Amino acid sequence: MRNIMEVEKKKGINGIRELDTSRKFRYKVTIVGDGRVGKTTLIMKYTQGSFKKEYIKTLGAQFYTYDKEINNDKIRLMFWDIAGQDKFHFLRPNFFKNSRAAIIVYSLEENEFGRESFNHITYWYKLLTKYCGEIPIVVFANKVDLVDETKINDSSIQDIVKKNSFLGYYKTSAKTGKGVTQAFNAIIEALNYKTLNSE
Ligand SMILES: Nc1nc2c(ncn2[C@@H]2O[C@H](COP(=O)(O)OP(=O)(O)O)[C@@H](O)[C@H]2O)c(=O)[nH]1
Ligand SMILES: [Mg+2]
Repeated sequence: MRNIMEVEKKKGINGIRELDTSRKFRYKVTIVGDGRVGKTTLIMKYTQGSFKKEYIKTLGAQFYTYDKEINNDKIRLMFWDIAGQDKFHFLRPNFFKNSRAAIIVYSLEENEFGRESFNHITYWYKLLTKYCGEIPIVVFANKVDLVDETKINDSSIQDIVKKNSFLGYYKTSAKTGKGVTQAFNAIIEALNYKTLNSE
């Protein structure tokens, strides 16, 4: 897949056309995790509402187009999100197709729901590798505002990160915004868009 398109020439100061050297890149980033862990809220927090949302009924999916400029290059991120809560079995291979990176979200809540969402990380990982192969994956441990951060035992998530070669994990709160930018930046770094020039 070609990611690079040269932007059309634009008019310079004297009306003479100058070459705009900025380039355009598009990436699909898939976000998975149990229902209600905060996937949609995280996207909204990160993009501050400056996204365009599309709904694909047949896939049980919605995606958010978010544009960002990095070093003069125009980066378009397409966050693919699960629509609804309990319809995971409707997810089709097309939901995952052409993902360049993925985020697995779980909740740090200290209850059955939180623990389940943690135990399901491997399930989501298996689905991702089945349909996407080995793509960069970052884990978001969300809802950190609901727990005492000093009491979090990181060892079990660290084991999973290591075992599955995830890029890392970030504690986030879509509610307070804590860690959110940092976590999404890790994804953008993972896309390593500069090196794709040679594709
Ligand atoms: N306290 C807290 N609530 C959150 C956080 N993220 C999401 N929520 C809430 O959790 C519920 C589910 O969030 P949602 O984004 O719809 O989850 P999704 O099903 O994974 O997309 C909503 O009521 C959110 O307001 C968070 O970081 N902290
Ligand atoms: Mg959602």
